Amino acid sequence: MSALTFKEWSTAHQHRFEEVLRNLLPPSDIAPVRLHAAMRYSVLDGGKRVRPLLAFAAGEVCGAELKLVNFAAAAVELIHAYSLVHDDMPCMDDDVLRRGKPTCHVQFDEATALLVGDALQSLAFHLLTERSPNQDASRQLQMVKLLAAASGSRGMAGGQAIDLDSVGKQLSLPELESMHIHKTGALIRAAVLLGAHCGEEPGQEKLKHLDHFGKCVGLAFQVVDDVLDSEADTATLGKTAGKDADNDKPTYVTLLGVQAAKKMASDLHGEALDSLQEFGEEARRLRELADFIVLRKF
Ligand code: GRG
Repeated sequence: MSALTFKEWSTAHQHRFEEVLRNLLPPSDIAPVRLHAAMRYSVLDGGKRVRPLLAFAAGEVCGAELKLVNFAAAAVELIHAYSLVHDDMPCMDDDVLRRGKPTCHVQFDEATALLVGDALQSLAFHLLTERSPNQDASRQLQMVKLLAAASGSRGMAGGQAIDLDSVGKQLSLPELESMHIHKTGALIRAAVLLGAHCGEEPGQEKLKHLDHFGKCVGLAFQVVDDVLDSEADTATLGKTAGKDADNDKPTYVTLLGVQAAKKMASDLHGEALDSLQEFGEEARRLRELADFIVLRKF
């Protein structure tokens, strides 16, 4: 059993993974230098790295080699970073602050920000194919399909489309849930499954439990994000607080009220932990990540 506390474990992975990303991203002195500099600016030195941590933790459950999980974790984080860069652009959320620094289009320009997103997305799939996070070709193909589905029109991009369309509208709870399961949840769920796929064949039953865990923490992540957006300040979040209300966007807080939204996050937390009941100590980090996702303050 690892003697590390969750804080020690996550900090060690965050630092180690920063180096992994630093080495995987194109150097900023190689042409096109402005694009490469903007890609590095958008990915490095920031973010909680929740999705990579979920991949590492799921990899632990499935006995995966860390160096293989690195590639899957990087692929997910690059997709996430691209989504943030595009989401912040004037045509979408039009935000100026991300991860405590000016957003990519503010620091560089809009066209560069658009290309950063495009290039990060391509790099993510390049990593999954070139770096072989699984030696078994059919499982590797499965991973590519998984990430494509999670980030495409039936996953994150689709959720974002619903989100943009929902401004000023009254959504029902199932509609809001569907929007967030796609926009935020799909990639978080994929992070868990990709981590698991880097290890031994987990078997259908194990995968089912891990998938349900990913679904619950993915939705819980968004409910908590809504609560933080309404309660925390900009300095703590490193992004503009109160944006959802300002943009007249439906959220769990506007629909349910803050107390009921917190109760929902707590119920999802419980359901996520229940889905790990079959696992022992090897799922410790996944349990701790579920705690972190629900109890976080930023
Ligand atoms: C542009 C295709 C496209 C999709 C954008 C994820 C997303 C979809 C938009 C981000 C908007 C947003 C703030 C959503 C709330 C949940 C969320 C994804 C927050 C940011 O993720 P964190 O907290 O960020 O993991 P860090 O910076 O820690 O990586």
